This record gives sequence, C-alpha cells and structure tokens, in this order.
Amino acid sequence: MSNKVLDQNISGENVKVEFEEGIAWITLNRPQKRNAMSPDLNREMVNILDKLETDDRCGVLILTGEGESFTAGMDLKEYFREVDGKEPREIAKTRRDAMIWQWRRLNYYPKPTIAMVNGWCFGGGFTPVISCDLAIASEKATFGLSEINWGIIPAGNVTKAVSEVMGHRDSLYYIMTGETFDGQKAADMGLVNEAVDHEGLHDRTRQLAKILLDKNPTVLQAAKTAYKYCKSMDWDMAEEYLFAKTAQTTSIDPEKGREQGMKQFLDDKKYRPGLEGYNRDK
Ligand code: ACO
Ligand code: V55
Repeated sequence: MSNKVLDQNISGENVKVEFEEGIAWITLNRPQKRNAMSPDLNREMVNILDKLETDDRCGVLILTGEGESFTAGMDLKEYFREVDGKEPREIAKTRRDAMIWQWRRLNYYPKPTIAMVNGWCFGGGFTPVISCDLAIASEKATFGLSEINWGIIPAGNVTKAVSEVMGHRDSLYYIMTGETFDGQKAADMGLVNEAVDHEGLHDRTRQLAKILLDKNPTVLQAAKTAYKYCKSMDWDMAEEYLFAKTAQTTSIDPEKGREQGMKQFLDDKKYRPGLEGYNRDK
C-alpha cells in the first residue's frame, strides 16, 4: 500500500517528488530516455536537495527511477555532445551541477538517504547510488560501468566512488570490461546493501526507511556524517574529531537522547540498549 502525495511545487519536468509519512520519494522521471541525467535534470536535483534539506516532510530520502530504469547514466546527447562546443566556463558549470547533487550534497546530506535501484544503472548512475547512505537493488536491476564501451573513462567521480565500496579486483574488472551485472552481484560486491525480489522492492525500501525514521534524527545525522568524514582521516584525527562530534551532538540534541537512554536503562530499568532503542515518547 502506498500513500504517496505528489508535490507539484517541488517536482520538476525531470524529477518527481512525493511525500509519504516522513519519506521523500525522489524519482528520476525521464522514462522515455531511461532517466538519463541531462543538465536540466541535474539542475532540478540540486534545487530539490536544497529544498528538502529544511523540509520536515523529508525525514528520509529515497532516490529511484521511473519505469524500467534507475538511470541510464549521463545523457550522451544533452550532457556530452551538446555541451562539448560551449565555452569552458559553461562546460565547467554543467559538470559542477552534476557533481553538486550526485556527490557533494548527497554524500553529506543531513537526512538519511537510500538508493532504490529498480532497473538499469549505468556509468554516472553509480555516483548517486554510492553517495546514498544505503542502497537496495531489485534482483532484476542491471548495472554496468559502460564508459569503456563508448570511449571514455569513468569520471564524474564514478571511479572514486566505485573504489570506495567495491574491492580492487572487482572494480578493475568492471571498469575495464564494461560487463553488466545484476542486483545480487551488486550486493555480493558491496555496491548495494541487498538485492530483493523485484515485486518486494518498494516494501523493503519503505520498511528500511521506517527503521531510520524511528531513530533520533540528530544523532542519526551525526553518526552518518562522522562515518563519512572519518574514512579519509588518520586515527589521531578521527579520535579527536569523534570526541568533539560526540560533545557537539549531545549538546544540540533537543531530545536529550543520551540522558534518556541512560535514565531508562540505569534508573528505570525499562529497556536494554543492546537490543532496542530508548523510548522516544513518540
Ligand atoms: N543518454 C542519452 N539518451 C539515452 C541514454 C543516455 N545515456 N540512454 C538511453 N537513452 C535514450 C535513447 O537514445 C532512446 O532515445 P530515443 O527514443 O529518442 O531514440 C531512449 O533513451 C530509449 O533507449 P533504448 O536504447 O531504445 O532503450 P532500451 O530499453 O532498448 O535500452 C539501455 C536501455 C540498455 C539503458 C540503453 O538505452 C543504453 O545502452 N543506454 C546507454 C547506457 C550508457 O552506457 N550510458 C552512459 C553511461 S557512461 C556515463 O554515464 C558517463
Ligand atoms: C561521467 C560523469 C560525469 C562526467 C564525466 O563517467 C563522466 C561518467 C557526472 O559527470 O562529467
């Protein structure tokens, strides 16, 4: 059962935004072009991510694609051929829009993010999948680093993103062969968390979103952000940063989660934090 409500103000020509009980469903919506990412689509995504950052209807963000495709990657006509002849600053701006949403904004997004890979996912499509915190793929999804097949290397930070989640041998194998693989293989390699039966894709993704919606949002944001920044820090920096981040999180948490948790376990003996979350009085 779905109770999604379309928001026509935030949605654009190429991206659909729907809300459903704390979840913002963002659907790349150019099915006739297999949701290929054009400059217009990229600009819309930048604006949508900006708006949803401070929109309370978005507690968790789910990114998916309309129809048979998640995304066929960058639009070969509108993002490459038609931009090639433009002046360098114009080209740089077009490239930057893509990177702003696919990488920078999404990777450090203040809300939890889930990629729901429903079908084709090629080339540039890997970056937003990897930038999302979690990813669920349909067993029927088909992934491919197809760049090699049409004469470019995986740029747009695809290569860097792949190296973050996939192993050395698998990364080079798929970068160099351009061979496709399915959702289960993507899960086996760590590109997505799990692959599920196509019919169950929406339900499982929604269920995961609800698990995240039940957590303390302030702490959840700090936890994912800390993980992402720690990856590139050395141990000494990470130790110092994590202590500072802990203090910051505790001090700004309107729910006072840490205090609640300790009180409910140590004084009230009402719950076991190893097995469940503290009672958030929701
Ligand atoms: N860029 C621009 N247009 C695209 C793209 C794309 N990446 N992918 C599909 N389209 C368009 C097609 O040109 C076609 O348009 P038209 O109807 O106006 O002729 C329409 O989408 C449908 O495409 P078909 O190929 O007919 O769809 P089909 O379902 O048979 O195949 C598939 C789907 C496999 C995704 C195929 O379209 C394809 O190989 N697309 C390119 C995938 C790719 O390699 N992308 C680039 C990755 S590299 C990067 O992102 C930097
Ligand atoms: C890719 C993506 C880009 C780019 C160049 O390989 C190559 C994919 C997202 O932008 O500018």
